[in-house]
Amino acid sequence: MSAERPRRRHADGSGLRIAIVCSRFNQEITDSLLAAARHRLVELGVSEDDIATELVPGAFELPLVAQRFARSGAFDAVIALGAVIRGETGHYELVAQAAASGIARVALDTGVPVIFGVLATDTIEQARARSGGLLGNHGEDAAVAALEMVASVRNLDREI
Ligand code: INI
Repeated sequence: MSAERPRRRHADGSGLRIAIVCSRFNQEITDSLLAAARHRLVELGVSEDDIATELVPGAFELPLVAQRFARSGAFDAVIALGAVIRGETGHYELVAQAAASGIARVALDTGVPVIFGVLATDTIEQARARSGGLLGNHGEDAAVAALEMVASVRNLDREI
């Protein structure tokens, strides 16, 4: 492990295989997250052919498909994308919580980086701002995080 503390690890996607699971609920938002994630992965060197994408009905369903992707051994990282918006439901908290803890569990159970690219906002406007609006695109951030985590895990496996 290096004593230096670089601000950001170099994200290089060449040769990596990445799976994306994306929910359709709040599709206006999740379509933008998905497009941005795919675009950024390709910009960072991942081949289009090495990106697998699966859609699920809602954020609650993300962990199961993420688990299948992670367990397959065919992918270096999994990205889970979704949008949970408080205004639209009373069970917002349950859906957001289940998605977050399920996704974290898949990463810890499998050792494969699984990225939490799920927006949890109070309003649709806040979600729009974070999916290609004034506050950037969380899908793009998720793509960068996936490549950084692959590099980190590989580095640690070599050094520890
Ligand atoms: N799923 C979401 O992805 N976002 C939401 O905001 C949401 N709301 O508001 O209810 C939501 N619900 C559906 C849920 O994820 C499951 O698909 C459904 O309960 C079936 O299991």
